Amino acid sequence: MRVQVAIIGSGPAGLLLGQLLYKAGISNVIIEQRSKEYVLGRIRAGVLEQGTVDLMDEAGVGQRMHAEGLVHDGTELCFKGERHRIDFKKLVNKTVMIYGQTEVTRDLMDAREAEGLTTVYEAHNVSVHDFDGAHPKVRYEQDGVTHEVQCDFIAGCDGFHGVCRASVPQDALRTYERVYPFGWLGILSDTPPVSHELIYCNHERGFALCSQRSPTRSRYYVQCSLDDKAENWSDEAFWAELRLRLDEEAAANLITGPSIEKSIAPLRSFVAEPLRFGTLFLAGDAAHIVPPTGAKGLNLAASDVRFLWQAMVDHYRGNQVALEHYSERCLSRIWKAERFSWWMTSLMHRFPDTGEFGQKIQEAELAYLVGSTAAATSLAENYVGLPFQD
Ligand code: RFL
Ligand code: PHB
Repeated sequence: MRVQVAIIGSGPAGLLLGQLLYKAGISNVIIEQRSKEYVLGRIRAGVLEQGTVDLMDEAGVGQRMHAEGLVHDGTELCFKGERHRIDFKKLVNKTVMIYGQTEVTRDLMDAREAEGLTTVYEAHNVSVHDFDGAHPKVRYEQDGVTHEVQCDFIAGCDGFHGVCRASVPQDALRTYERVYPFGWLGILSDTPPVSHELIYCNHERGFALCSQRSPTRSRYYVQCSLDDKAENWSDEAFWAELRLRLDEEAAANLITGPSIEKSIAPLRSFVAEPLRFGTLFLAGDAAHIVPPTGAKGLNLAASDVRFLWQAMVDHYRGNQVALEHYSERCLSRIWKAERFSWWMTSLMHRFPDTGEFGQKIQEAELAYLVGSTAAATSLAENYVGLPFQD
């Protein structure tokens, strides 16, 4: 097979890139190691920045998102048993959209299928070759047969554990990492959300988050220790722990029910530099990870895709240097999102080694945030998504 761009991974980064390139007349194939059902079964992000919403529209897949997604004008921070609202609309005149990653993925897969574009699912032993030159190749196995894709470019959209970053010579790559000493235990349930907006709670028992997917489906998280296991938590134990971390009103209003999904995610900050190696480009979680506290992971994947799609379109229109700025453009925005996610994680969680001084500083920072329009505006500006610097 020969295409202009071979995309590795059918997460939101790969699917969005595939759709945008197709719309621009650039041929592509997506090669995914898992099945379609497995990819759709992963419960992940829930908050889309306006820039991500715009990109879904640009890709021609925004219809269901606008019909079913929930626009949120603000969020709430809860500490010392009281909730404080951060009004995004008033502070920065922007909003966010609540629409699950599962739905984003489904809409993109449906559009891809409707256009008859190829996605190879359950491709085994995917490998990338010759990306130091103009004729890179991707190989994979399926049903015992080895296949080869020849292309102009490879887009490494294969997530944190993917093969693309791992195939780059180690001396060409610099990585930066912070692993946090806790995880998030999350549950999904068909119960109405406790509040119409998200609630981020700082509590002495640990962080908690009340999120949602729709008026009838909720997503809740509690900070847990790294050696904890989801199987150790009955639904009842989860609801009881969550209630302890909420303010009185939210605890009283919480409607509980059986969980549909329960899992633990570790928290990590990670950046690999650069994002381009000859004709191989990394995008999304393949290049960077943020802790979920700022809701930035999927949005950052979308912003990489925006830069890569624009650069590839410019390249095929004859701009010889269009792809040269990809890495630096992405990294400038990536590091700002890394900073925000690290900051919000530091602000909202209990760290085992904080000490009394650190605790007092965290309390002062929360009080400053809700008492100062300047501080609240900074949070709002980052949460809704910083502008793209083209
Ligand atoms: P993905 O979604 O991991 O997709 C990568 C795809 O590549 C495939 N793959 C391979 N394919 C072929 N060959 C190989 N060798 C391969 N290796 C891997 C994988 O099977 C997969 O299908 O990466 P992508 O597209 O870059 O998207 C990134 C987002 O998924 C991620 O950043 C977000 O989910 C992070 N995240 C959140 N982001 C937000 O913007 N807002 C949120 O509210 C939010 N909440 C979250 C989150 C992530 C979470 N977890 C579990 C990590 C909440 C959680 C709990
Ligand atoms: C989610 O709904 O899964 C979610 C929302 C906000 C976050 C993280 C996760 O900051």
